[in-house]
Amino acid sequence: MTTAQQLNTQFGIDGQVVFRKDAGGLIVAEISNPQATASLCLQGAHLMAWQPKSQSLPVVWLSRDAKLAAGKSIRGGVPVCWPWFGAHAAESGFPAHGYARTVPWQVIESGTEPNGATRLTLRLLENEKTRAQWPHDARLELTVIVGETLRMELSTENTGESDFVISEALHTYFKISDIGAVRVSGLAGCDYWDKVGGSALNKQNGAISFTSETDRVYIDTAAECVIEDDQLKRRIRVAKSGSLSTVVWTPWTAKADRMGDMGQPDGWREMLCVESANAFENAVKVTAGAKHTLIVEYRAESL
Ligand code: TA6
Repeated sequence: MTTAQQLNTQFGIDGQVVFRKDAGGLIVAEISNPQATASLCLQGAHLMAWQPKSQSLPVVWLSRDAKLAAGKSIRGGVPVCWPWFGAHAAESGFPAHGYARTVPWQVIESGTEPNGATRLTLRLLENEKTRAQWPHDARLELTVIVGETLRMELSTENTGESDFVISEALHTYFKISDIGAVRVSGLAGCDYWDKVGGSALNKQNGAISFTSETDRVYIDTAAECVIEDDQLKRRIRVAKSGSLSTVVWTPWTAKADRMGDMGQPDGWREMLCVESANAFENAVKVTAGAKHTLIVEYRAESL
């Protein structure tokens, strides 16, 4: 595995991108520029933190119980769910949300954008285990652009001779004041599969507020969503392209307790997932030789 020192030599940017080895043995890129700070674990190309200088609190939430360990997913940040979203369609023993978030990725490029934001691109490293779970020739890359906004571009290139289908998500955990003080707008009129209410198909009426476990997959929507946080007096804009599903999830008490790594007893109250995805009927066929890209751009605005 490439060492932090080798990465600093090849991709480090003085004072802007520094690679370090975490106590758990994983390598983390620390990003800092005049607009924002961020940190990204190379395993899973997992962005763990993002805080624009304009914000007194992080915009992306990381559980205080989050652990960095080889092969284990990190609780919080932006898990990359790929090449399937949710449970595997046929193999119950395969990991939920695919394997991309728990395997090593390699850094392939770093740089500074004309506006001063920091850019880092990583590529997933396939191995025997991943090929056993998903026998297709694909190149998966994530470009992260850290600035006053956070832009993430997840591109899947079909480098093989036959078409394949993926489902995917940037499964982002946003930092909020309290689950009882926020609403999500932008999905009014959209159909959604309710994973808590027995997976019935429903239609969203107005903004979404939260009083219990909520786990909804909104389909056929390219809409921008906004998390309105009355206590923090800020809104977080979740814009996207190349995505027709949006997942909205809060575990509430019982599921958070079962999960055990949400920052007990009530860490879960300070996070909300609004995930930009292609899931269920929005799964994407990538034809041989083609490339599909899912893009998100996040912006926090003080009210
Ligand atoms: O996207 C929401 C969801 O599918 C929930 O059902 C919950 O399982 C969450 O993802 C977290 O999944 P994880 O595999 O990271 O524990």
